[in-house]
Amino acid sequence: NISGRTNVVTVTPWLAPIVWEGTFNPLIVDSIYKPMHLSIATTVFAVGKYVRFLRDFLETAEKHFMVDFKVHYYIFTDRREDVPAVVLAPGRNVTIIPVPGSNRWQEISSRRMEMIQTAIENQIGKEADYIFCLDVDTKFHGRWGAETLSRLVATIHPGYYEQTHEHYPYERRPASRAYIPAGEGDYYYGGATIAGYVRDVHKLTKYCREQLEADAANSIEAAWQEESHLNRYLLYNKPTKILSPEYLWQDFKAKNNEVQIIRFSQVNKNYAEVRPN
Ligand code: UD2
Repeated sequence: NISGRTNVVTVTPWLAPIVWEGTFNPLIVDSIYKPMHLSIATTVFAVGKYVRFLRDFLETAEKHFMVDFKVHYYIFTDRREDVPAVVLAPGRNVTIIPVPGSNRWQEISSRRMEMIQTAIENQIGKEADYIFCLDVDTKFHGRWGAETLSRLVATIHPGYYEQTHEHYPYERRPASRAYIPAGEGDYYYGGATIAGYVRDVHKLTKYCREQLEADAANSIEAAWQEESHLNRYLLYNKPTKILSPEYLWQDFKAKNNEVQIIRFSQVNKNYAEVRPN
């Protein structure tokens, strides 16, 4: 029984839904998507010490993430021997993709774009219908289901959803390819969750990779690395569905009235301890 929501915005100015609890009926959504037998690729990077987050990520994903769908996790890591053996439900499996380590966290985070692009070209493009690219230092706490499927899906960053665009941490230097002029911008999207049709996410990752490389050639690094380029891409290529901060919370933030359920949240981490520098 859906009564709708009145205390949050549930549709964008270009008529894409913003998914909040109370805006969809999970039974109807499941009855549409489950018979399609979709293949869902999920990429997650666990480079260096971040491998420690994998067990909770995978165990909680098995409880809440795309339950009853075929899910193929692609784990990108330089520590194959430390990848935990987690029991997966039938129809779900894991592939480990070796990647180099790095002593700069900014590079690890940014290079995901290039590595996802390449993995789509080599493997994922032949295997999956939809793809989710998720941060690993996270846990699922509630349903994340077929209501999140669409052609190009982004998530509103939990730190900025109550703010107006002049407060968003977009890249503001015209010298960077991630530049967004003052007065422009729709939402501030988090880099921790990108999703959509494999073809559309491929286009996005290829664009971000090229922009990151162009910036590097000019010795400039955008304020929030790949997240800044992602925000620029999504300003000119509007997402077809937006996930509310229910789908990207941060454990240190107190829950508030708009957020009726936290589905996925970044765990608190000691940056100095887990990052290489
Ligand atoms: C934000 C974004 C993140 C990314 C980053 C860019 C959210 C909530 N988070 O988080 O997605 O855009 O800013 O600066 O939107 N990683 C490793 N090993 C490392 C470092 C990173 O595997 O040593 C991977 C890992 O999958 C991690 C991801 O890169 O989840 C992002 O890094 P982060 O979580 O340290 O970035 P953070 O918390 O600043």
